[in-house]
Amino acid sequence: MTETDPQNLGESDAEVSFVGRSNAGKSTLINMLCEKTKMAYVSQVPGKTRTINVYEVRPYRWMVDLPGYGYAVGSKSEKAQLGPIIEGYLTSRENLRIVFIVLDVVAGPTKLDVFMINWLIHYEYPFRIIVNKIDKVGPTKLDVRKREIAGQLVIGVSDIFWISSKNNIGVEALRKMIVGLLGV
Ligand SMILES: Nc1nc2c(ncn2[C@@H]2O[C@H](COP(=O)(O)OP(=O)(O)OP(=O)(O)O)[C@@H](O)[C@H]2O)c(=O)[nH]1
Ligand SMILES: [Mg+2]
Repeated sequence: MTETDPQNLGESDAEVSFVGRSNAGKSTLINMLCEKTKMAYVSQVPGKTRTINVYEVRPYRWMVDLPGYGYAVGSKSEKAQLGPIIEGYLTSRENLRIVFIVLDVVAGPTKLDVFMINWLIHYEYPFRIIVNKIDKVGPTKLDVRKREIAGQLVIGVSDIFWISSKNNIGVEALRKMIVGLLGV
């Protein structure tokens, strides 16, 4: 199911959603979680997910792939829509269990990520941080990078999911959490 207007989404019984900078790997991660390739649209070109894509794991139990923020791609009207789609979605979902913010391990938290985190804290949404693409940092440097990012976010290293959706690292712990939240 795909939608550009959050108001047209039906009701779920439970849903989890993924936000983050464009190109952070949200769609790739959802693919991995779904264990079905090409279910979520993935591309080399950032800014590819421009609609709300719903993956129905079980009837009325959803994983929701949102457009990325931080990249201005496409026409003016498309650019203007990226913010309202995310905000319109987040403010209208009754059974939203958690928001996952997906970061790129190399880029780290951007201004928009921090804005999003503060927004979620302000409106008291449950959320967790996922740092994706850890395959891009060498094993000897990864611990240092983990502490850097956790330090920037003022949270513990163990509060973060450290994942490579490409190499299927760390995905299982996340899957377990989602299974619990969705009750599937
Ligand atoms: N090295 C590496 N590349 C990854 C990983 N996950 C995703 N990518 C690549 O990153 C690029 C963007 O992935 P997407 O899943 O489309 O990113 P997105 O966050 O959905 O992007 P938008 O739809 O624009 O918001 C693709 O080329 C992916 O193959 C990962 O864990 N490691
Ligand atoms: Mg995407």
